[in-house]
Amino acid sequence: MRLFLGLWLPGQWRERLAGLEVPCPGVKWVEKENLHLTLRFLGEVDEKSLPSLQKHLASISLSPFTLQSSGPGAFPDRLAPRVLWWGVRGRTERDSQRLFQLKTEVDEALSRWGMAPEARGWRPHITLARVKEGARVYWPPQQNILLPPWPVTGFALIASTLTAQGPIYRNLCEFSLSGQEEKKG
Ligand code: 2AM
Repeated sequence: MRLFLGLWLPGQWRERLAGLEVPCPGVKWVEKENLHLTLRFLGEVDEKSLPSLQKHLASISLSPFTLQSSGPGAFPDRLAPRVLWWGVRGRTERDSQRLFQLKTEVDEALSRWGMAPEARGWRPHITLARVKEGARVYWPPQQNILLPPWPVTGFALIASTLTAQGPIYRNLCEFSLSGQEEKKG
């Protein structure tokens, strides 16, 4: 199974960010229901390893925190974008610390489970679109969007099935920040 850990967006974030979509040749926008913030991409994981993976993730214990928008951005840069994204940060300095603490705790739990550390640094973002080389796209958007505070109380283990029409995501389970495995999907 191809897995990743992430945060699903609150409804208003989903609606408003999906509303930025402008049809454009060579630009593939992420489906509204697929919008998420990736905490860690795990790649292929043997289904037999799932119970131990879930046990390690359930040991994470952290206070809930609140996110806010930090505006649009692009990878590798705005002049030749290949990924259009929307950034987030904590509503307060303390919330930002907790967001990065969550990332650290996830990475440490995965290391204890036996996964090699991630090579690249982490910038909290929601991927909105992927851009083919040479495609032209107007970014950042002209319109202002208002995104409400985003309370984060847990994170999700998500399975991704790749299809010709794009990935299909399925929630395997959610972990509350109090260290409880909440539900199985
Ligand atoms: P990103 O778009 O937010 O960068 C599910 O595939 C998610 O995992 C993607 O949204 C992507 O997050 C992230 N990801 C990180 N590394 C990846 C990789 N090597 N292959 C596919 N997805 C990856």
